[in-house]
Amino acid sequence: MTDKRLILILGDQLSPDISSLAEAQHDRDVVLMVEVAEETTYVRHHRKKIAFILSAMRHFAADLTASGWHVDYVKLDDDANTGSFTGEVERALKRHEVDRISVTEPGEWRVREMLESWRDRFDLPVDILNDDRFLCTRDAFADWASDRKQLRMEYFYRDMRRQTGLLMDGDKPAGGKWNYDKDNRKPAESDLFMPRPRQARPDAITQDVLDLVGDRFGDHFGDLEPFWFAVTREKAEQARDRFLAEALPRFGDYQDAMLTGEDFLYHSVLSPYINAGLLDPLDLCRRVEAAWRSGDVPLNAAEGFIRQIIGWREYVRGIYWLKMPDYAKANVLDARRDLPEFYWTGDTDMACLHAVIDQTRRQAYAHHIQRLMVTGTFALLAGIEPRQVHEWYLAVYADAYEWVELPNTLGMSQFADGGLLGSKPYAASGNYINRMSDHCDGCRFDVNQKTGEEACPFNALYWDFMDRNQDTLRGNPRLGPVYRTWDRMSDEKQRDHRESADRFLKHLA
Ligand code: FAD
Ligand code: DLZ
Repeated sequence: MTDKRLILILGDQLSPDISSLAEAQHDRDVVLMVEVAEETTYVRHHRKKIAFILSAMRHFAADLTASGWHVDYVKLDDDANTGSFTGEVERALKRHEVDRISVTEPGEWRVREMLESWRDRFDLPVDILNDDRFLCTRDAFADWASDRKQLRMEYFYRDMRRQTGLLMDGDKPAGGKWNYDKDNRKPAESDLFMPRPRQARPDAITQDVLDLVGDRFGDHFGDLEPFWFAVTREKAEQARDRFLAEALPRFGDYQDAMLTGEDFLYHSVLSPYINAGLLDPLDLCRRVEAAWRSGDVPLNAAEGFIRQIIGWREYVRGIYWLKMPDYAKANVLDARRDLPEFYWTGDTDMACLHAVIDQTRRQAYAHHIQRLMVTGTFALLAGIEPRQVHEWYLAVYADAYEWVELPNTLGMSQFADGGLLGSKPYAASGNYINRMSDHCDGCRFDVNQKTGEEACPFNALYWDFMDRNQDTLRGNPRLGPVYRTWDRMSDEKQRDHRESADRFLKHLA
């Protein structure tokens, strides 16, 4: 018995110290990487996202080969490619005589089920190893969740601060407070210096992939070019360093802001790299802390950024694995409407939605508030079926994998889980977008009108949403003031809101 392994590395496992490689041996084992149609089309991913993942996979395979691994790499257009992980592992087992299959746990339930089925199918041991790029294991999260009535991110985050020692002075939070979110809500002004994320130039490997994606995925959403994502660790690190030097100092202040024509503001645009394995999240947080300790960035920026990574990112992953597979079917508000066509075309008179969808088409990127408070809030208020909203987000963003996208969409954004993730729905009238952006200035709708043909549709939709969902939401203590305002409105005013919303939604269909 040689214990020879077939090590499968998936497209979001591009880390040289991934657990599946940690116990492997160069001179004994074979690394398998496969480009498969099933992964490129189970939702119709943005073309930039497909190009990013395939190019990053090819570069990673070349790096592994250069460091002495035997890599068996199957390209999407290889003649015999069967188009699925299962089919490609089956073929690989004919090429390589191995004693076991080894793989780091995948980020999606669907893929985990597939891997679990291989033990019987191939009559071989299949080791599914912990993904230790995450700081909290699935078991540790389940333990944390087991004795709590409410799974609030803030308490999980404090435990992660203690566990990692990030921004801690002894057993106290640095600066005396755990959370500086209240300082992070300034609207942006267009005369501020705007940093740009570092843009990489496509090399020959990327150019081949761009040709392939251009040929094969012409009918998918999104612009393929200009393509500027980093596809190697080295380039991703350069993008990280640019962010730390130029954007991080103002990340906190303007975290929630939106500006027409500014796709990135002070956000890092590092999520595609972190999620694919090109950047290590803990290392990144340590660098952010060092920037604060050396006086280069304020505490509200460092804390805000670190909270997103060791707090939200780890927390949503914990929720995903704790609640799947039923989580994906959640629809507490019984929302049934189809996703409007304009989510794919950007063809709408609502300036905020047009801006975010158009940017998403160009960049395969939108920052958190754009996702949450524009496309997310609109879908919530309009009562779009959560599954369709989920599939849209999973398809259109370069950083989207189900473990992170699903809880953010179904839970945080659509309240489809009834409040597991957030204590109240992210419902807002046009006022929020007007306060945090300049989109309303150039919009054909008037944010100050509440009802009627000229009024911002978010306004009537907001009250219609509250009215429609009273049975589920009225008892929510955080919505008490909202329902008191609704109750104080005259019957006529309430009717106006309902009728305006109704007219708009009919038109939408
Ligand atoms: P920054 O604003 O610079 O934040 C730094 C990092 O923190 C991000 O790179 C990311 O790794 C992490 N982060 C921030 N917020 C979250 C969060 N809520 N959950 C998990 N990690 C977070 N994030 C994804 O990585 N993939 C997704 O598919 C995804 N889908 C989303 C869908 C919806 C409806 C919403 C509301 C949010 C979603 N997010 C998702 C979270 C967040 O919007 C993105 O992580 C962020 O916009 C990525 O851009 P950035 O790298 O510039 O982030
Ligand atoms: C997203 C994606 C795409 C588009 N293509 C591939 C691929 O061809 N091969 C691969 O190994 N992975 C790909 N991925 C990432 C997988 O979908 C991801 O690894 C699983 O969903 C588990 O998170």
